Amino acid sequence: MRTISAIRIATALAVMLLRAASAVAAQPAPAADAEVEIDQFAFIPQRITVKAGTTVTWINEDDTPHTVASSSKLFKSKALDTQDKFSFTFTTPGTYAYFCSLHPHMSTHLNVAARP
Ligand SMILES: [Cu+2]
Repeated sequence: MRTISAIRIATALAVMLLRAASAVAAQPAPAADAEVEIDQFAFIPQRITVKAGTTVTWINEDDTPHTVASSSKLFKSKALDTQDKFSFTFTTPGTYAYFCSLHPHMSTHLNVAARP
């Protein structure tokens, strides 16, 4: 009888450990944040692909004000002066076209990939 209860306790402990391990594994790793510079009237890098959940931060490195405006009006920054930043967190996979509303020829897009 003593052996059977020891096995039961060992089994219960193993189940608890497995549950704890799977709870940790179920936590998605935080997506690395991404940065896009605005320089010489261009977004650099021109194209990026990030994972869903990523916060993208644009930094204006130009002497000229620029904005970051989504073509679908999902987001729009104020006019960014030199060294000003604007951030947006992309939660849904897809292609997001954006441009500078002050210089509309500054247009590009970024891709948001599903998380594995
Ligand atoms: Cu601009």
